[in-house]
Amino acid sequence: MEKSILIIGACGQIGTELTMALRDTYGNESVIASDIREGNENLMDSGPFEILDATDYDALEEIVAYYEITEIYLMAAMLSATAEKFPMRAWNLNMNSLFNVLNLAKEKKIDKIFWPSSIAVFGPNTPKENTLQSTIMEPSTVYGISKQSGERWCDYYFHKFGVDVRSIRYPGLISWKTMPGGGTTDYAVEIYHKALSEKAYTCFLKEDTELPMMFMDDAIKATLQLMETDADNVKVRSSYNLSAMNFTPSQMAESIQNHIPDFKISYEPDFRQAIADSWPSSIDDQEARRDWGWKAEFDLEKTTKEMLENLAP
Ligand code: AKB
Repeated sequence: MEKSILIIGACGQIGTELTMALRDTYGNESVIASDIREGNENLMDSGPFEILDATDYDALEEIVAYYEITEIYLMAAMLSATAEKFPMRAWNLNMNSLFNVLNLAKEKKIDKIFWPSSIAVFGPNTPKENTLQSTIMEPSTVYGISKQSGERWCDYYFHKFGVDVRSIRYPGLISWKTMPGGGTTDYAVEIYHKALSEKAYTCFLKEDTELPMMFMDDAIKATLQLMETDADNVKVRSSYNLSAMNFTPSQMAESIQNHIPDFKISYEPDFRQAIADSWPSSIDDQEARRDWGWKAEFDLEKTTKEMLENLAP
């Protein structure tokens, strides 16, 4: 049977690039983009687009029936910083949207699901360096609690109902095509925009806050790779650890200064510092490498070059 893919949250930071990559791979008409509001023109013009509230089961079911959807990528979520401001809205969006797609698969209305988790599933008691796939997980943020609960539900639906759900714990993602929104790792994108426009950036995290990060091309590659691999290879049905690079804001500033020598960074940590402090500084991803051949391509230098070249006026 032909694939027919629905992306929910297609206009967000990951959704935009994922939609374009899936359209390149499977054809424009086989990839239906959806979001609660309109987004990027390229994305809306290159194939089918639907307005969809991910928490509305009936509307989702109707789109799935109409396009004979076989796979869903559920990218809609409220991220860590915004979720701290609107805890109940975050919980409702992050959990209800997941239950909607899990239940569609349980009822055999779709075959396969991709759902993103995050390094936010870890918490202040988790060992920070080379954090293992299975370790202490006591998230202290609303977003982290929703992602950790989501992981348990994915694992449960796989074991109890045979739902083919696959997931990655994304680190902070860096891209030039779409801005991130409401995350703690957003500084790692904002900094490039400000470096080019003002040659200065005030960072909301402290200079030595080390966090796991990844360039978007690597994140998209990993997502497609995990979704393409045989179901038997997917040994982790909660969510896979994934790693590419780790750095601090001051290391990032140095890598920008190699290209823009008079770039200046200053630091004014806000409430996001506590969120970042609760997360690991590096991740062990041996399961992803072993099970489906994951390997990152972008380090900080390569990312900086790519970002500055593509964002330059
Ligand atoms: C965030 O900062 O909230 C996200 C994430 C790490 O999941 N980028």
